[in-house]
Amino acid sequence: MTTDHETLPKAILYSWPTSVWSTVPQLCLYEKGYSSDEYVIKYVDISTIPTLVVPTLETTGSNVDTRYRSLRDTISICDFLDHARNSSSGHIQHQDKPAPTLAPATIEDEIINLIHVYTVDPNFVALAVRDEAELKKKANRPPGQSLTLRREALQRYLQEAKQAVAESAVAPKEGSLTWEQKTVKFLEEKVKSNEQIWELYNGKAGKDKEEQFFEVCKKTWTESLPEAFAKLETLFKGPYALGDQVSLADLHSISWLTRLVSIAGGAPDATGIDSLLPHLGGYKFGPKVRKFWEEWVERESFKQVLVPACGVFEKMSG
Ligand SMILES: N[C@@H](CCC(=O)N[C@@H](CS)C(=O)NCC(=O)O)C(=O)O
Repeated sequence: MTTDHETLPKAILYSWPTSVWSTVPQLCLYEKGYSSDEYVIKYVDISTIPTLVVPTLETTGSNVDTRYRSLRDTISICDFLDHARNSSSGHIQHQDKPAPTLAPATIEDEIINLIHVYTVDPNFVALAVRDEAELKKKANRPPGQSLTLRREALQRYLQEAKQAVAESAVAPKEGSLTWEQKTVKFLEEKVKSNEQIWELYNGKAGKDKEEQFFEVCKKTWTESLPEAFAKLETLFKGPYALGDQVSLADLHSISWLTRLVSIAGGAPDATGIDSLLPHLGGYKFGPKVRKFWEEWVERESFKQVLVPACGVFEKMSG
């Protein structure tokens, strides 16, 4: 019988080197003991990142057309990876890897949800500017440059997608959209949200909007982030999020924190977390968040996934 892993279709993780949220499933793959021959990481520049496409279990046998299931957000991807592999189903070739259960408690939902609140999203923080000087500086550096590149790419993709709609012979079912029409809609939304911030970065939004944006960004740094850190301090058990064992809450929290440290110019090492302090309006880290960081920078998965990611993050910093 050949149910060898070579014959099984692999899972594909769609990712992008600078994507903070893509590092969470990558940490999860490592901590769960999945081996690199069980999945493929593919880079796509404009999509929903991360997305994990997995062959469904019931369809991976012989003589069956493979069907795939796609998971489109960090939380669902990591939940899936955690449940798909446990200590008794560890890979036959990699029994040295224990496949720990990473989700032992419900309190971690609170931590994970906190990390994913949009007011503390590192993708926003990376583009946040608090005054004219910071705006000028970032506009001429990778944050501003990437907005322009993205704008051009999105406009090109939208043009192509509209062309595809015009050329398509398929009529939509009543009340629904064709695949081509959905693509146009998806891209139009992306163009719109990118345009707002691009205008701010390029002096086209007007002084009032600029001032409003500075205020929101100041609040992010001096209120939303300190509030999130204070909440984590009360929720973390130490040294890891839920105690002695690494959990899914750790994976979300450490990717988030590492990206923030990198935005503030810090390195992925024990003192890197201090780079955030000058920005937090006087907030000081409590012992649990600090210990959490110090423990994590020593873990192998951190060194394999987040240290290289920091190199890429740095190149796109302001
Ligand atoms: N809530 C989503 C957020 C994902 C997200 O923000 N992804 C960013 C990259 S980190 C993205 O897709 N950027 C590409 C784009 O917008 O086209 C998750 O947790 O996966």
